[in-house]
Amino acid sequence: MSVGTHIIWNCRGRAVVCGPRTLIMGILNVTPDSFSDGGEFVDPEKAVARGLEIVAEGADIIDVGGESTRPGAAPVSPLEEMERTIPVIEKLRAQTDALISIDTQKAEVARVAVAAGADIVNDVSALADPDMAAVASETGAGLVLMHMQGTPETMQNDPRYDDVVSNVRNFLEERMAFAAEQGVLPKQIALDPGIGFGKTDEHNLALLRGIPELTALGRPVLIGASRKSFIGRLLERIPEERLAGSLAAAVFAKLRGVQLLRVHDVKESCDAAKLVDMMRN
Ligand code: HH2
Repeated sequence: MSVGTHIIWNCRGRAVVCGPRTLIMGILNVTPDSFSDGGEFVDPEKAVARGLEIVAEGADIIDVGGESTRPGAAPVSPLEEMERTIPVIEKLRAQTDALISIDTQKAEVARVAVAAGADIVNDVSALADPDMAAVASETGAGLVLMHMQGTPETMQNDPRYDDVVSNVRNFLEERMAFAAEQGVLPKQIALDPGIGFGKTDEHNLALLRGIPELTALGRPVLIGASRKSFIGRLLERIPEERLAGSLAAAVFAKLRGVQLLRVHDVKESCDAAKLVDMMRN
């Protein structure tokens, strides 16, 4: 799919136009242990204030997450995840029309989050929970299918691929077909190669270069490279010092054709994406 093509992404009755303007998904982690902003927004009032700020800074989507997926992260119970995320989603829904996504691998959490007002389910396990597809098919929510090799606990233990780009592409194609069998419409789906999820630095770089092979699947592609550890390793930077590297990755991904960027630094990423869009169009 060439750069500049419009794709419609159906998210609970809303037709979201993906491309040519880059859509920004701002990260709101209501977790004590996320790798770069863990603990900052555990207080629901602070989380809601940050969510509204994410929108004021120009994001199209607020991605609310209640379970860290950093390498080695310990899983949390559905109840705990709901206690962290649902009050925040309800309050945000009452105060903004921006799209809200729930970053969860659990169908139970996704279902309650959509009932509370979320428009999108961001599933880093791409439907590992057998009940997840039904949440999307029954509610019409948008669905992000992300590639991960292994689980967060084990994924960085020597990840291997024959050819990372074609392996990830084939996985995403298979997951789309599986979702369709469960009644999820292709128009509800966005795809994500899962930067940092069971990948070496070389795998991440290959996937960023290989974005055109993923956009060729005909659905919007999302990239989450923001502050990730491959940027830290390649540039020798701690998470707070990864803004320049994150913006470089975002701009590169944009120029390779992605429609959606998942970012921590919303204001700076919106500026970068806006200028790239103006120069390109
Ligand atoms: N990355 C993280 C979490 N969710 N979802 C998608 N679709 N794509 C990603 O690349 C992605 C994601 C990890 O980043 P973060 O939320 O900042 O950290 P943590 O998982 O530690 O909360």
